[in-house]
Amino acid sequence: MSQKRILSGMQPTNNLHLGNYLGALKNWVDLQKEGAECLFCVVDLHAITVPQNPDDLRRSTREVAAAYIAAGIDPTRSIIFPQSAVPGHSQLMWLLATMTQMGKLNRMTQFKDKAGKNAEKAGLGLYAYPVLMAADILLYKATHVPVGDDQKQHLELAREIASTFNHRHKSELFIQPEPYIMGEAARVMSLQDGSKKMSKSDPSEKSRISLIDNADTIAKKIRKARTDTEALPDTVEGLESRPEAKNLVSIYAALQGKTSSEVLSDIAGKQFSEFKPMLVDVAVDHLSPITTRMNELLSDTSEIDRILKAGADKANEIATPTINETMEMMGFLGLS
Ligand code: AQP
Repeated sequence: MSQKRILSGMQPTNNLHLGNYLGALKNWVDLQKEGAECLFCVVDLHAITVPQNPDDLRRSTREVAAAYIAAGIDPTRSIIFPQSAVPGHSQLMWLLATMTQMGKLNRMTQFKDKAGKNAEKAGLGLYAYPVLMAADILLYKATHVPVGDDQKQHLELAREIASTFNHRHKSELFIQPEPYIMGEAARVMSLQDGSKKMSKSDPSEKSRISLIDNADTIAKKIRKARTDTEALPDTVEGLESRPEAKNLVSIYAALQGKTSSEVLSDIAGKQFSEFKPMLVDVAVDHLSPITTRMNELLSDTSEIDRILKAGADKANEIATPTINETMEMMGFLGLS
């Protein structure tokens, strides 16, 4: 397989936010433009590793799909689908779980972070999340997986599981997925606390700009964003001990496809009272067309469902032979 095949996904745990957009979605659009074969799933099976309200899960699944499309993922060029519509994800997960050592899962930092002090009460699904992620990737023999820092450890595990299977069955069925490192890392932090990443599950709405926020809401959230009292510096080094200022400057830069150091030459010396309205303008200009398109798409859920079903059919066509081969190698009769 000489062409790149990319697999990535987002959890329908709430509305997508600016962090999901700048850190992942915007890069996916670039990958699609480069001509890679792309599969973008809405990872609903991952979402249920923490309890979900069924109606919210249904709504968020469509919203995330609408956000993909509104941001520029073209369903005629890329495959967009809900993970649960391809049974191969859960099937392969079980098969791979039988060859994943608990010791390796015990080292996964995301489980420790998410389970916190209540690890004894956390569900098996949360613990096994990285095995499902390995199944997502290996099912499609994805060559490249765009990953942020938080997912690098999981991708490494997927590579190890692929090796274990291949070694055990003397095969080359699974290929080693490579991390796809995107340009300057866009890690967007909370608008209320520059040391925490912007997150869908943050209880404070003010901490994030959601892709469904209208211009007024965006302006209000940026106006209320935490800052310090200093003017903006003229070098990136000058932002080092100022996490909130650093975050707002890097959002301003990323929205314009520039680096922080490029934009600092224009905004150095400005107070936040002057800079925040500039940031509002850039954010609203960039995000409004996406929000408008999302709302149009969401006004006709049957069209989104049609796109997701068509995507799932294509994904199933790729997944089914992998499942069949895996099961045959493992010794199943394969009568289904
Ligand atoms: N703040 C962020 N900055 C940059 N990138 C981010 N991503 C998430 N938050 C930021 C990237 O978005 C993609 C999808 O993430 P996900 O849906 O799997 O969930 P997540 O990474 O756990 O994001 P959240 O918003 O914090 O969700 P919850 O609150 O549900 O856990 C990934 O590529 C991620 O790197």
